[in-house]
Amino acid sequence: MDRLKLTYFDFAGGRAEPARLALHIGGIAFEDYRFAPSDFPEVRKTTPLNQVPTLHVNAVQVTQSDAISRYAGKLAGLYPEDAFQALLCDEVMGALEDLNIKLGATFGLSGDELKNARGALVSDVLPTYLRWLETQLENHGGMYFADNRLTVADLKAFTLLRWLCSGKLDHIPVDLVDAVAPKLTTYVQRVGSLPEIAQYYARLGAA
Ligand SMILES: N[C@@H](CCC(=O)N[C@@H](CS)C(=O)NCC(=O)O)C(=O)O
Repeated sequence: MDRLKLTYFDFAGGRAEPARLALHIGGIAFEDYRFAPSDFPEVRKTTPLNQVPTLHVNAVQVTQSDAISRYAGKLAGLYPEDAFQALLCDEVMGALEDLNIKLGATFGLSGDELKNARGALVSDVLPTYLRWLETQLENHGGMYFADNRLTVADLKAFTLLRWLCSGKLDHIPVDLVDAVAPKLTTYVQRVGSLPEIAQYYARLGAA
């Protein structure tokens, strides 16, 4: 049995959350190493690219959240075996990662700069991606993004969409997702209500 240690910020979201959820759902034992943002300057020195998340598999420290999520998905049975379904799963994960990068570029901004950068996302980039995601969902059966079942693409979509609707991002209206792609709202509620996910957050005390 490999020893797994996932290192990431101590909050219920972000780039490690899909892997955390996948490992939890799959019943895969791992060390969920969480640290406070104030400890990031020290933690990053221990990582190969000065970034998190990382996953130790025994003594090997691996970077890149989507690679980690896919690995966790494979261990947990939440990644498609079929090559085409895996392609659809990867496509959604890649698009969501693009969004992470675009949102991440606005962190560190303040005042009018932040307002304008987030405003541009709200008026243009986010609607394009949200409508595309809604169409993908519809085209792939309406319930899940690939393979007609829960995969790591859903865990990543759920994590990111929930964050977008959370009100924690200044200048991103909490009703943006619902206004632009209402089926995604239903989707987030449905995925969040799956017993293994609802129980996970209930136990963490992080809704
Ligand atoms: N491509 C990397 C990006 C990782 C990344 O940007 N992580 C953020 C935290 S969510 C970080 O460590 N940022 C600090 C930095 O890049 O200097 C991945 O997907 O894991």
